[in-house]
Amino acid sequence: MALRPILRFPNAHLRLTAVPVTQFDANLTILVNDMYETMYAGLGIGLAATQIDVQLQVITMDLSESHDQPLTLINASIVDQHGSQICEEGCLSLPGIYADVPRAKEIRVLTFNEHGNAREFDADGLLAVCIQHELDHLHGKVFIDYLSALKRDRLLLKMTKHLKTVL
Ligand code: K1U
Ligand code: ZN
Repeated sequence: MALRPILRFPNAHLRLTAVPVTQFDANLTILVNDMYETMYAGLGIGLAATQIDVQLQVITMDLSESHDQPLTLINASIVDQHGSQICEEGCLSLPGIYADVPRAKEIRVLTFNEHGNAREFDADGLLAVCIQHELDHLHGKVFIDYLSALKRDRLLLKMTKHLKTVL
């Protein structure tokens, strides 16, 4: 396994659209393993391949504190959704800033696993929020796109200050 560098906003590659996975092979397994290592090392609960500059529809997630409930989504899509919720989100590509973002409350997800087997499942709460956040990354979108220009600019200034203190 290898740690991969995470692209930081406003890197233009964060705006690229990921394409579906067609080869469920050893290279995909290496990518998924590297994504878990990178996500856990960054203390994230999710990671989209776009964030490590790979334009494939691959998402890793683990909402457990013990890091023992990995969830890999390949070529995932939302096939049904209900309601709305507002949740505070963060992003490994925008360190040190958080904002409330409106999302669907309940979603039904169609996805493939690493072996190419399809399955559908329902998600709500933080899991639903995280899946929508990661799917946005695969479509070149980041959570601050949902904010007003004023709020976005304030947060980006805060991110710049945060990075000066940690780098
Ligand atoms: O996509 C990413 O950059 C990962 C992101 C996922 C996410 C977190 C919170 C709401 C929506 C999506 C993160 O994991 S950032 C780290 C973080 O803010 C967090 C970590 C653990 C629990 C809750 C938030
Ligand atoms: Zn993110």
